[in-house]
Amino acid sequence: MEIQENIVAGTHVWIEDPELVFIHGIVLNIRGQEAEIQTSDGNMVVANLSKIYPKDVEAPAGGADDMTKLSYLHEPGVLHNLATRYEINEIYTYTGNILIALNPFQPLSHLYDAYMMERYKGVPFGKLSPHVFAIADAAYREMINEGKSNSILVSGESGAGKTETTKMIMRYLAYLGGHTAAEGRSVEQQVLESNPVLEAFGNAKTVKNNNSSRFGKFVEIQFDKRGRISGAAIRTYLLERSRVCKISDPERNYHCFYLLCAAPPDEIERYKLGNPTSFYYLNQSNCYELVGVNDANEYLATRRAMDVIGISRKEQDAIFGVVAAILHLGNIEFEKGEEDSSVVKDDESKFHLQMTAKLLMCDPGELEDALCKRVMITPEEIIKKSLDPVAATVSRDGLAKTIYSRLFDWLVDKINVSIGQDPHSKCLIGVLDIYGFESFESNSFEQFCINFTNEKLQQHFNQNVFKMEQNDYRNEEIDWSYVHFVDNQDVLDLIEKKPGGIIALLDEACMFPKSTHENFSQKLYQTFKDHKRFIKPKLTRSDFTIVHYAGEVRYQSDLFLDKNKDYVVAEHQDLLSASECSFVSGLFPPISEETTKSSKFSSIGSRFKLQLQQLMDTLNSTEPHYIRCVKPNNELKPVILDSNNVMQQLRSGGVLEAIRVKCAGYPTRKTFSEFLDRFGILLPEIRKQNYDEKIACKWILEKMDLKGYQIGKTKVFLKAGQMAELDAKRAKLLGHSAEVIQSQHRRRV
Ligand code: AOV
Ligand code: MG
Repeated sequence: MEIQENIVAGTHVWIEDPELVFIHGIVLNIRGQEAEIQTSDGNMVVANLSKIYPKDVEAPAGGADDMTKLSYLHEPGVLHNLATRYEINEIYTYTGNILIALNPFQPLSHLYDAYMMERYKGVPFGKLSPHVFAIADAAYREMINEGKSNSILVSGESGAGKTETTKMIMRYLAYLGGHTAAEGRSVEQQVLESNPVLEAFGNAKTVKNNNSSRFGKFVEIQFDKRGRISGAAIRTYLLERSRVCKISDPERNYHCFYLLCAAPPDEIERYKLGNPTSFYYLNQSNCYELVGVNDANEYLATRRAMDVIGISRKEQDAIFGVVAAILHLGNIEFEKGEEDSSVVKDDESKFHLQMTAKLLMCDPGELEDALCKRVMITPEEIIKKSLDPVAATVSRDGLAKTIYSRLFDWLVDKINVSIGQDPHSKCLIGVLDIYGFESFESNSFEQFCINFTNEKLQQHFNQNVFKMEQNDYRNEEIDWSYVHFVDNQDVLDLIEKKPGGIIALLDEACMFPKSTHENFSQKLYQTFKDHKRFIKPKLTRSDFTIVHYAGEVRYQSDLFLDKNKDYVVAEHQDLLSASECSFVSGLFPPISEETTKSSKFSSIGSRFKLQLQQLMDTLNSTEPHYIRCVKPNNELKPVILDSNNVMQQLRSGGVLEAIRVKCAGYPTRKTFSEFLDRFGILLPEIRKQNYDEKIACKWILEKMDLKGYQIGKTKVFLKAGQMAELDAKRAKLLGHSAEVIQSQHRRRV
């Protein structure tokens, strides 16, 4: 790197350090490629010139609000800038138009109050300190001015702050596009209140995050011609089902179970609930409470949010009845009956069986049969085969998972119906909040799908920020030094290529009744022997490792086959579709003979892949805005910034490359005719004659005395801020000041 050439004795530098990542020092002298340095902790070190980076001693004390303003664009500079700002609670920093958001892990309410929303409204991007409101405002203005749909993509690892950020965006958009009280419409309230409801049923405490989203979410907010919210659609992705029956210490099950156990006494009595410690689905972990969360209050808040959304009290009772039923269901234990059969174990289990049946409004005897027996249809006869206690327990857990996921889907549908869609809306803003990249000690099919999603998003980011930017510059033949970035197409091929990718091989394995996870893994080992992104770990017969963009993750394949198969046991389906509770039977609409035959095997992985592809198609038709959330430490505590951790996130998320691209780049580009349409007025003489468009653009830019812009083959490329400068001059000529246009725009909004 050429900046190293400027390092001489006396230069302030950053040196790589195993603990701090980078440490500050002063060069004492240089011999060949080696520099002798005194570090700020008083040590003397000798380092190779390639490992040291000049430090900007004139950098502003409070850091730079946009990385592209840094004098030296290297890793230590970027890291130091973020750390400096984090120290003074400046959690937001721009990288051109990408927002980097550091999780403060403490409430910063002044950042998000009504005054702040008012401040950011209609103010050109970049004029005020970096903020999530500024991104939302830019998306909104772009939508209004250009008549184009926009999207805001929030990414980052688990616990980085995506969901909180998304909620702020939605609040701000509701503020911009809201209706007056007199209009009596509450679409925006409904949109906002969908969050607590979805979180109660779809979020849980994990080791990474006390309020971890266990589903992906894309909220599409629709606007009418006047820029007011006229509808919304919420799409969700793959809820983690296994959590309903299986949790490990110190995690929790879905919040709703604990909320319900903290309900007012009459409801506890009605549902025969009690301490969460008495339920198997909750007591597999020793964690019951969340610091700073009062489950009793949350229960009431969830009910109130359901009121706003339009879920009737009767429906709410039915919903919580189903939640209670699942808790009782989990407490039904089995023991060996005659031969290979199983029976409900003891009086306590019988009580829970009765309660489950009562709450689901089905016959207890039929419930017991559905759990302990399977009907086999042979050409000759129909036989009832008994399940042993282990199989009956699997059957019980399967039923719990199915009911819960149907309940979740019902909630999403209900929210969508209540809020309503605006079929005439041409403009939308989509906000994406997907579960963050995950790597635990043990990783299963859920992590595989979650990380696959993150790979997809990463590719979208790469394509937009790097590929498109670079292609555009190259096509236009303007000055441009190529920036390298890590392309992840190869990981995506490994996962989703058809035929031959992991999902395709998994589906194949699922279709053969004799497959085991071991021969599935063997197949993977053979197929991907030489794949750069695939590793067979030593001493394993079934684990496999994928080298993801954000790091290596080792997956345990034992449950992959089971978890990929989407089916509802026919006995469970029959039992619940016959429920006397219309809510419960509604969750299990009768299925036609045709579908039962054709859907012998339905692959969750393939369906998920398709959903993701549709999501990408939607995103590709919008103007994207990116927010990269960063998790400053793994302790989830304020103030602490763990440099190693943060650096890893910046590297893997492509933030550094994006900075280089943006910095060298030209954020505004207009075709010659677009440019002339807008700014031709600045040079009236050219309108009178037939000049070449390119030459005309050049003249205008020269006359306006701008520097650093580029003129390509078909487009004008402007540096950040130059568009605003030209707009101001144009407005002046038109007899308005920029402020007038601004305020007109606001009124229109
Ligand atoms: P995630 O959505 O990125 O993780 P969250 O948005 O749930 O992460 O954030 C985790 C926690 O960090 C929250 O519960 C808050 O306590 C805190 N937090 C995040 N952002 C802010 C903020 N702007 N101000 C104050 N506190 C904040 V996951 O869903 O696990 O991938 O699946
Ligand atoms: Mg989340």
